[in-house]
Amino acid sequence: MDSVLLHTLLLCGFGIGVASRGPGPPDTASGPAAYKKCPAGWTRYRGDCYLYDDTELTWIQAELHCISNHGNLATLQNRHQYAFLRRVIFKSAGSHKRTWVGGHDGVKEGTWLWSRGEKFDFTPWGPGEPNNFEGNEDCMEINVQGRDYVGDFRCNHENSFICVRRR
Ligand SMILES: [Ca+2]
Ligand SMILES: [Ca+2]
Repeated sequence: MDSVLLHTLLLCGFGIGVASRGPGPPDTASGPAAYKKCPAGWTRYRGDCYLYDDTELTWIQAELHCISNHGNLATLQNRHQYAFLRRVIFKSAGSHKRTWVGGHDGVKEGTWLWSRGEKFDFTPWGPGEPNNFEGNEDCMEINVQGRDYVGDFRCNHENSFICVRRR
């Protein structure tokens, strides 16, 4: 009986192990080798993997959560990638929910950086943004008021967030 139980446990463990390495939602690109797949639950886009998290955290809590998953808060790279991020959020949240991404000007007011360290050269800011309202907005969010609108906001506000990591 003991050996049967042990065998069952091993099978269960094996099953979990396989599931954690299995494919996530359908990829947006085609023909990847198995080792190029994103982790389960992450969605692939041009060599990177993205994960939307509906949990509402402050910007730094969100960034630390992404880091614990071997990533950072997502960058905005170009129109197509930005539209892709909004689709991932809409698909998961069921709405264009306000979401933290990795832009911040907390080091030097007005100098925006990505927490991931990429060059900061694409930002589809909404009209009048970033406005550093009341001198206290250093973190970047998208889907402001559910719209196609990028703004700066108070970093201690709690938003859902989206992470990026390499495959
Ligand atoms: Ca600011
Ligand atoms: Ca603002």
